[in-house]
Amino acid sequence: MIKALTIAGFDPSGGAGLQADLKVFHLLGVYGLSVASSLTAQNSQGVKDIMPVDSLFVKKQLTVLLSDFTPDATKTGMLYSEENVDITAHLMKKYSVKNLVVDPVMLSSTGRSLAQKGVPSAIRKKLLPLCTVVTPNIYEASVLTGRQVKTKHDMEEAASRLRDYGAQHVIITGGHLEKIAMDVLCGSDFHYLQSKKVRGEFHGTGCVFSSVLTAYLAQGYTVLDAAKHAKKFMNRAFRKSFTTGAGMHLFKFE
Ligand code: PXL
Repeated sequence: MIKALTIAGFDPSGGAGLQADLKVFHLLGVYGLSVASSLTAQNSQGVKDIMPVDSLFVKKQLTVLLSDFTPDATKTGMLYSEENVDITAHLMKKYSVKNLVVDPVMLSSTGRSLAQKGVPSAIRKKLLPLCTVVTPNIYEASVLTGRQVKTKHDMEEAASRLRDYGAQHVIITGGHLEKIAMDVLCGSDFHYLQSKKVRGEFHGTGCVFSSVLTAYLAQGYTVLDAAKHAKKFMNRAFRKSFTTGAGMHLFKFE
């Protein structure tokens, strides 16, 4: 059985975090494992409150799980505290996890901070050197590199910089660019994945993109092929979203 692990936040609305990741894994035929690094109180209108899971308990969840299961790929999402980044990185190394995807979650679609102070630099120093792919959007790439990322050229520069920090591959997602949604993938070469820009507020876009990527890596696809599948999955997901009427669009995962 192919297995993928997500270490992320608990989202009661089911659109992002652990819930979204598990639904994607299941849909793509991969057995989903999950470790909660934070809890949120939220609905489609936004995140109302956050409780970090104590890092000792994140450690317990991971050590108990990884002493029994060997995931074919692992992703990290909303780790929320610096301590949770540190312990996650330590255990990723200790258990030599393969195909590590780091989604450096920082802000919700409604603008709420999803990372305490110290998290971006801990991700840069501790997780990037261990990861197969890091998947920042242009805002997260700006925070991680300390430079504004607005253009294709900025994306290329930021991607190279994140590779210098140790990430094997970098995918900067371009959904927040002005005109077209162009993702820049940087491994040993640059690749550009384009699609039409979709207007509107969608909940969990980054989580879904990175969990599709994780599921395909778990199944042995290359990063480039997994990224192409993730882009295609997102295009379909945008078309098949729904709302409760009041808030953001949610994906139906089909
Ligand atoms: O999409 C970012 C994100 C990640 N993880 C959790 C979230 C959100 C956004 O709200 O709630 C748990």
